[in-house]
Parts: sequence; C-alpha cells; structure tokens
Amino acid sequence: MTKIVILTGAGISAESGLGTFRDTDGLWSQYRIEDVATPEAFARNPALVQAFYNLRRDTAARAQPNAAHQALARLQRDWRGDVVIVTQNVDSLHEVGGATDVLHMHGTLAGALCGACNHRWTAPPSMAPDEPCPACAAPAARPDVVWFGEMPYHMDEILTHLASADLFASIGTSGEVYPAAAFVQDAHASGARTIELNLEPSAVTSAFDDIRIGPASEAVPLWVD
Ligand code: BJW
Repeated sequence: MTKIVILTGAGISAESGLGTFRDTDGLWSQYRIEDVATPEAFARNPALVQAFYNLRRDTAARAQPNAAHQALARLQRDWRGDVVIVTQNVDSLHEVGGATDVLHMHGTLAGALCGACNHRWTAPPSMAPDEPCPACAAPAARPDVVWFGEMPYHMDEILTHLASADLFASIGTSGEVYPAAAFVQDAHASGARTIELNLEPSAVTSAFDDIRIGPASEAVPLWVD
C-alpha cells in the first residue's frame, strides 16, 4: 500500500489569516529573524520575543482551518495506506481540521518549555518575559518552538517515515530552512516520487518530480480529490 509523507509550511495556513514568514507582507517584514527566532534573541530581549509569540498565539487561536487542511485530513482518513503529516507550523490548524498524529517539527504555540529544567506544559494565552516554570520555579519559561540553531523535534521518526515513503508532497513552504528543505532529497534517495504544491516555486523546486502552482485552498483539494 502506498505510503504518503506530507510536509507543510506557513503557506498552507496563509488563507486562514496566519502570516507567512518570508512573503513581502510576512511576519518578518515587521520583525528581524535574529531578534525573535533564536535562543540568543530570547536571552537578549525576552519581552520582545514573548510579545511576538503572544500576538501569534492570540491570532492562531482565532484562525480556522481552510480547505487545504480539511483535504489533508480527508486524505488521512480515507487513504488505504499511511498518510504522515509533518508540519513546520506552530499552529494547530491541521488538528482542528481533523488530522491526527501530526508531527510538529518546529514545536507548537500551545506549548511552554522551561529553559532551566526542560519541563513542558500548556502555555497560558499570554506569557510574561519572566514567566515562572511550574516545576522548578525558574523564571525561564519560553514558547515550546524550535529556533535557529536548535534541533527540530521528531527527526528520527520523520527520517524513518521518509525512508519508507512512496510519495512525498511539500505544501506551502519556501525551501529556505533546513533540515525540512532537504526532505525532498531524503525522499528521492528512498525511491519516492515527489511533488511540490505552492503559490510560487520554492528554493528547492528543481528537486521535485512534479509541481502544482496555486493557492493551497485550491491546489491541495484538487490534488487530494
Ligand atoms: C502559499 C500561499 C498560499 C504563501 N498557498 N502556498 C543546511 C544548509 C544551510 C543552513 C542550515 C543547514 N542545516 C541547518 C541550517 C541552519 C538553519 C537554517 O536552515 N538556516 C537557513 C536560514 C539557511 N536551520 C536550523 O537552525 C534548524 N536546526 C538545525 O538544523 O539543527 C541541526 C540539525 C542538523 C542535522 C539534522 C537536523 C538538525 C532549526 C530551524 C528552526 C526554524 N524555526 C522557525 C521558527 C519556528 C517558530 C515560529 O514559528 O516562530 O520555523 S523559522 C521559520 O521558517 C519557521 C518556519 O517553520 C520555517 C519555514 O518557513 P516556511 O514555512 O517555509 O515559510 P516561508 O514564509 O519561508 O514560506 C512560505 C511559503 O508559502 C512560500 O513558499 C510561499 O510561496 C507559500 N505561500 N501563500 C500556498 N496561499
């Protein structure tokens, strides 16, 4: 039975009202990456970093899944083989749209992580710059997301899935950030066919066998159904 591994990025949630990172009106047109998405930035200015994530947590809580999230959930439910969804997104729109067992390789806005003792818990809607850890009381709580220079989550599991994939699909991601940008090569190495669905070709588009250009809310249902 065919096994499908799907990688999603910010583009799949764009039509749900969540900004992408690198598009002209993206999240980082208002913030510099190095000011909000590195451990050094958090050490330097926790108030700015917490404010950036508090705002995104608030926006994400009010967002609804779109036709692309729903189509992938349908595919996962109806396909006779395995459908593994790996997302770089920290929102929970795949799950709200009905998907199960989503691998969040860059963490989630819903999670908090203690920088002192590594305890994890559900993030409050708004986190203070000196938010205390409920386990060790250190004022070191941070969003449980993966910043540049940190190891993405679930890597062993993801690479194992890619090694047995028959089809790899990449949806709404720019191909600028590794290791996710190299998954197409990992999938090829294991003999999978590969397809990119995006509003415009990604930085790694030449590595794919096939490409479908269009907004995710149209391109993904067309591909799935
Ligand atoms: C639409 C659409 C619509 C719009 N419909 N589409 C190898 C080479 C070079 C560098 C490195 C390398 N390996 C590691 C690095 C360093 C670094 C890196 O990649 N740097 C680059 C800048 C070069 N990587 C890391 O540090 C990573 N860690 C790591 O590598 O650890 C060591 C390791 C070694 C070996 C194996 C494994 C690990 C960690 C990266 C962490 C990234 N974190 C962020 C923040 C997460 C928290 C948060 O959300 O705030 O993750 S950065 C940001 O970028 C976020 C995203 O998940 C990620 C990817 O962005 P995405 O989703 O692609 O969004 P955009 O905005 O870039 O693109 C949007 C796309 O949507 C576009 O293509 C549009 O066309 C499309 N689109 N509207 C369809 N309607």
